[in-house]
Amino acid sequence: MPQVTPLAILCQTANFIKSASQVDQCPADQGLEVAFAGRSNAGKSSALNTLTHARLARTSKTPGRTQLINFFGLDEQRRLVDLPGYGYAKVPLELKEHWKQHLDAYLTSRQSLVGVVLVMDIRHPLSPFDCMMLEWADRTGLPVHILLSKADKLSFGAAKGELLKVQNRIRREFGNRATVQLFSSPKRLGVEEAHAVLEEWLFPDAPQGSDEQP
Ligand SMILES: Nc1nc2c(ncn2[C@@H]2O[C@H](COP(=O)(O)OP(=O)(O)O)[C@@H](O)[C@H]2O)c(=O)[nH]1
Ligand SMILES: [Mg+2]
Repeated sequence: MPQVTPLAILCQTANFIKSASQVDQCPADQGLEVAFAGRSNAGKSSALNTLTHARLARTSKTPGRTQLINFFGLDEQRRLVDLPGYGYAKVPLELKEHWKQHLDAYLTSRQSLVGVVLVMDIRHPLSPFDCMMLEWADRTGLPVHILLSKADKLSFGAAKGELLKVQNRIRREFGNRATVQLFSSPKRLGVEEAHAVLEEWLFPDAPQGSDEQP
């Protein structure tokens, strides 16, 4: 039976707080926040919904729809954030610049941000945007956890192979600052593994892993 963790309990009460199109509209910068980033259509919103067992974030067949930073509350002190998708060709340049500026502003100024979940379509990992995010996080010392999403689109063997490839490259370039796992929303693959990382970030004072206790 899956372990009942504080995060699993909080996910049952996860709720939408607000959308922000710029940093000064974000909720008060206190408590702890984990942001979900990635190219549009990578599966960010689906991952957020799967991980919270809810339909919080709007998923879309039309890439580039999410232009706002969406905040979801787990409790008074903990939030998950759906960042604007990035890199969709059909979005006008002006809007792209707007996102880029506000994404930058959010990432560099947000004190409550404790980690970034970077969602990549397993069939197109490590895009220039993904690498930019990884380099930025490396500079600022923020941990990144990569979800190789849509793992159900590949055979298990091919997915494992891709995981190893990405893991090797990440280890080489970013050491243990970034971690990688397979993920699939429809198959609910990798939910517990991702929860463990979110728990570590959002409950830093809780003992990690019950078998490590005296
Ligand atoms: N097969 C499969 N499709 C997925 C998965 N995650 C997302 N999708 C689909 O990919 C499209 C984009 O997903 P969405 O979550 O809106 O991506 P976002 O733009 O990154 O927020 C939607 O049609 C989803 O149903 C997954 O793990 N497996
Ligand atoms: Mg989305």
